[in-house]
Amino acid sequence: MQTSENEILLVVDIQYDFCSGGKLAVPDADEVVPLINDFAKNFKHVVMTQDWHPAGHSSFASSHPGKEIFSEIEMPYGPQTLWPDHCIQGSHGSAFHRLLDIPQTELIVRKGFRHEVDSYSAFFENDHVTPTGLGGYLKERGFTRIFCVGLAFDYCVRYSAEDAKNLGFDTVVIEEACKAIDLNGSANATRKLFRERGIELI
Ligand code: VGL
Ligand code: ZN
Repeated sequence: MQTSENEILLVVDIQYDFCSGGKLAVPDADEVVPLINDFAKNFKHVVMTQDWHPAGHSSFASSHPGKEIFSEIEMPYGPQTLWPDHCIQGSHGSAFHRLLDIPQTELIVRKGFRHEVDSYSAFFENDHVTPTGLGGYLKERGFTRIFCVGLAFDYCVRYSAEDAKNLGFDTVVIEEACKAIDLNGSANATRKLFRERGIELI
């Protein structure tokens, strides 16, 4: 496969805290790193996201005394799952996996850096209105088709793909190059949502 000038690969959150031994380890996450490296060789254009939270971020259960990890609370922008502390700016856990090797990457988008709102999607914060700027960047550069890979299939990949599609990009998710957290059936719910929204899953 050789991709065209208007296609781009979006590599989501391949960071130590989502890999084995990390604070929010996604099962088997490390397995996708070599797959993504190989897949990326087909792409002239690649962008990555990096989950990037300040200490004490509002998405951390530890910021809400008495609340359990993986429970849900109501935030001003809607329901929010509470996570273990993870991807704290500048920590080892926030760094990209050392085996991730995609030197042609053109842009790294950091997200989740506002204390009071989480950001799963590469395009919008969890309030669904504050943009990260990536949509404008990709449109200005003339990209029309986005391939999504990375972590986690049912959170950051899911919301990124959904927003990409809503912004008018042809959107493809390569499931083999993703791994899911799978809380309360979220992996299957993601597959169903992709079918309903016309997001291609291969
Ligand atoms: C993610 C939960 C919290 C992800 C990031 O990358 O899917 N999930 N922060
Ligand atoms: Zn996060």
